[in-house]
Amino acid sequence: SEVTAFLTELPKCEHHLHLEGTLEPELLFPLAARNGVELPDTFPKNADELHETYNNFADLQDFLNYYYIGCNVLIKEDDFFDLAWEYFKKVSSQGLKHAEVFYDPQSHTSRGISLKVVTRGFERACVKAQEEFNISTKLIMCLLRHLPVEECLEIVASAKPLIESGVINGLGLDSAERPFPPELFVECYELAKSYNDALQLTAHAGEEGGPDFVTNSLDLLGATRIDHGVRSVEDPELIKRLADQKIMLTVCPLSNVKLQVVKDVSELPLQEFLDNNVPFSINSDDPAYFGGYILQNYLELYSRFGWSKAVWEKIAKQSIEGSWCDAKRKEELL
Ligand code: ES4
Ligand code: ZN
Repeated sequence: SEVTAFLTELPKCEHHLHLEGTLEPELLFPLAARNGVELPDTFPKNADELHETYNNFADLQDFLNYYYIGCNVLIKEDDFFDLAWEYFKKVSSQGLKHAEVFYDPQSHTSRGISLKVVTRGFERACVKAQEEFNISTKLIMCLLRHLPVEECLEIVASAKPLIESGVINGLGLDSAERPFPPELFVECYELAKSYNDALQLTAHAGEEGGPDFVTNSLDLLGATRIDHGVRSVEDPELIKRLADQKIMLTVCPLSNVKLQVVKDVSELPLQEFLDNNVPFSINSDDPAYFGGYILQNYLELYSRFGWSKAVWEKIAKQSIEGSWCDAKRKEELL
């Protein structure tokens, strides 16, 4: 349709995508076989059954349990490359121009796979995405907040050369938000930033956790943007601050529905954000698990909010402005 064509053409940036969350059942089972990885007895037996399971998550923790099992089939550098490359191929036809992508080193180092192998596989796919599709990329390592802080400090320390050299461009914080508030990770963020002042900082906050998680991620971790952040709407002062300081929220509509944060995307406070000049971008989070890549997330919002061309162009512009690429690249994207 005309709408699909318009939203496809609109220059899009992805700021909230977990590379491990792009693992489709159609790749999971072959990788498990190829690597001789045994899945739990209770795990679905084929791609159809697994899709069905993915369509019925009770909440964030229920999803995370499957997500971490999925991670176990990734062993070799080429597995990480293949995973990310499949993702870039898919979204290259959806008008994606710039991707700032997350990965969870600890999901792999805890299984004896080195940070270098994981990062190198993902980095190769990022380089190829730039070369073949003119998709620019940034790589963001995330800390698993349900793990002990000492382990998070260790993974940051072991990432020192990758942060110094700019292979890793950002630091994030993911996994179960509660009961693991941002204040636990102050030292991790300080350490990472000490390796390279150009390192960008973000954190998941305000999906499960309240608006205080957002405020504390900004004040205590030094985050300059917030992943999800939809519960910011509960605090009018915070809303004003996000607008004044142009702090972008990376919103994930399909994710929020599938994890039952909201019953329907129409419940998301996006009109409030627009009316109050709170910048947000539209993202896919874990598209293989939540049933849609970036274009589907745009289309879903269109179906509920409508919005004029002018509003969509404002959203596209804000998502370019909130990106971590340099001024020259932003100019090209506009
Ligand atoms: C995640 Cl949706 C979500 N929330 C928190 N952590 C995550 N890791 C991967 N997806
Ligand atoms: Zn996420």
